[in-house]
Amino acid sequence: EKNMQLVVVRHGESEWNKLNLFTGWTDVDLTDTGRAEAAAGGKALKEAGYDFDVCHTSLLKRAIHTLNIILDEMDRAWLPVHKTYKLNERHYGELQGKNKAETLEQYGEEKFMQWRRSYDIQPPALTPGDPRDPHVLELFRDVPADELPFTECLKDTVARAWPYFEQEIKPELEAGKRVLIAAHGNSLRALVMQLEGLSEEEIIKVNIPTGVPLSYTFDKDWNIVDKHYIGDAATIEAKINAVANQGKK
Ligand code: DG2
Repeated sequence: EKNMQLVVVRHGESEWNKLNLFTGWTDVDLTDTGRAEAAAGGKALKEAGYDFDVCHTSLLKRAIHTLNIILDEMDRAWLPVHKTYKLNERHYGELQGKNKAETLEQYGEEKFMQWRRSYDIQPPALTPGDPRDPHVLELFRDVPADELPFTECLKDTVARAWPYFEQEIKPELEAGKRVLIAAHGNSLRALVMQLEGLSEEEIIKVNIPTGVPLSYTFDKDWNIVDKHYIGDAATIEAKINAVANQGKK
């Protein structure tokens, strides 16, 4: 049987990545840099000979626009695209809109890193009715109210993103479709953890760079036979370190 081909990509730099703010479910757009990163990602995929049959993304415009730009570069704007809140970024609760450097300064490294990278410690929750509460936003009006969070840890994100992968994406890959997912730093960490069988300790150290396609090839038993970022190695390394060190001076 043939191998299965999956590519995942985090959106390019967003307005709030640029301002160093916790974003989560806030629907901010890409910066010009972010659009350029997405275009470079699409170009690199095309040059490396990739093609896709079906795409999945979140309900957030930074991921949707990244996907559109990549597909434009590949002349594949016509491909089917499924949008779901299940691929949304991890909800960052009360931290959404706060500056990462100021939060680090105010709460200290341990708490800051717990909120950013622990598996099962949630950031403080939003108060219901807060203007950031997903229940009051038009953007999420088609999502069942009891599935909308006030905050999430990575474990909570795994609990929605992984079942979506298993129910919707796995069958496509097993049917021989080539799948592209455009999503977010932490919703992709949730998928990567499950796809690679990483422990709660191992996933702490995983940081996903903006706008760089990550290619997985699986055999029919879901063993990883190849995994690599598509692009210049030194640039990718620098981008990963920038995410890991965010907030620090
Ligand atoms: C970032 C991730 O999400 O932040 O929500 O602030 O991928 O949508 O830009 P993204 C956010 P960190 O967990 O890496 O701080």
